[in-house]
Amino acid sequence: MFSRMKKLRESLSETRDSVFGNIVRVLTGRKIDNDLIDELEEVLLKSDIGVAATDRIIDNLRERSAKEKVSKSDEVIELLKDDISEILGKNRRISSFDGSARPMVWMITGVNGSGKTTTVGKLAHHFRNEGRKVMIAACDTFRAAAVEQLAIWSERSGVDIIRAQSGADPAAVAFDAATAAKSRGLDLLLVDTAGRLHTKTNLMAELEKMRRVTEKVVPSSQILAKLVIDGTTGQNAVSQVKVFMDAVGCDGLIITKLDGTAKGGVIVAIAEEFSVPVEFIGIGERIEDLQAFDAESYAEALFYA
Ligand SMILES: Nc1nc2c(ncn2[C@@H]2O[C@H](COP(=O)(O)OP(=O)(O)O)[C@@H](O)[C@H]2O)c(=O)[nH]1
Ligand SMILES: [Mg+2]
Repeated sequence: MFSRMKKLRESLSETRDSVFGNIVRVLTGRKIDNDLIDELEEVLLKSDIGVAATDRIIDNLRERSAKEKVSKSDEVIELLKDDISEILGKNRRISSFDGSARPMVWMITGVNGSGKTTTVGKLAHHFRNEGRKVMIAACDTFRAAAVEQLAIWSERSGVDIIRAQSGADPAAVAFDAATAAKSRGLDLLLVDTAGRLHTKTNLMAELEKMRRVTEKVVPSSQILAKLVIDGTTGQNAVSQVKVFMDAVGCDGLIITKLDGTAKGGVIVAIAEEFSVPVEFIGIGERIEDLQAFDAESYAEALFYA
């Protein structure tokens, strides 16, 4: 647990040093008055947490500083941290497995380059470590390289892969994989998908078809769509969630590449804007660089090294 928090803090160092650390710097040794709150508002608006979350936090701060006479800078930092933690935690995730519904099927969606294939590999490793029986399906059949890339993750994670020739119908691969996962009594099938968002209608039709054929084998309540979002894109990430939600829907988010970006505040904007929970975060390229999302730890790591 300790090393998990340490790793999270290290990964968020850029966001902390260039954004949230400024809040601490602005506050330290200052009297809490309207000028200071205005200054804070400015810093927050530049932090990728978005206008809505900034408004909520600043309103709350004004109210509480008036009512409770909050005057010390560290009290204000705690207040801000609690508010951010509350926003991050407002969309509670539903539990992944109830033990009887088997297999669960997670369709991993998102635009090209967001980190879908990598995340499938990490998730396979994560759930296998939890003692789950996992399989992965290579349904980004558009490029041969995508299938090969997933095959490497299959080896790394020690999880079986269902694959076909490149150019095969992704729905046919999904169907075969779901059939195999069911007959083997597996807990989880992770489906890697293509992300050609510029042909949105095609992508939508493709994902819908994959779901439709999978439903012939697995009840629809066991088929979930998880959306992978590249955290380095800042406010663009927010519009990407919206586009995907409108086009294909999703019931859980995975935000990647939070290591080495200053835009880690974007998760706050996403949590504020949507009611879908962030379930995992990607904090590196290695197999173990995935963490189940925890609102409190995340808020803590934004402020403190
Ligand atoms: N630093 C970092 N890189 C990542 C993370 N997740 C994915 N990547 C990298 O992002 C690039 C695209 O990932 P990929 O899984 O191929 O994306 P896909 O096109 O959505 O399948 C690869 O170079 C990955 O190594 C992450 O959490 N952190
Ligand atoms: Mg891919």
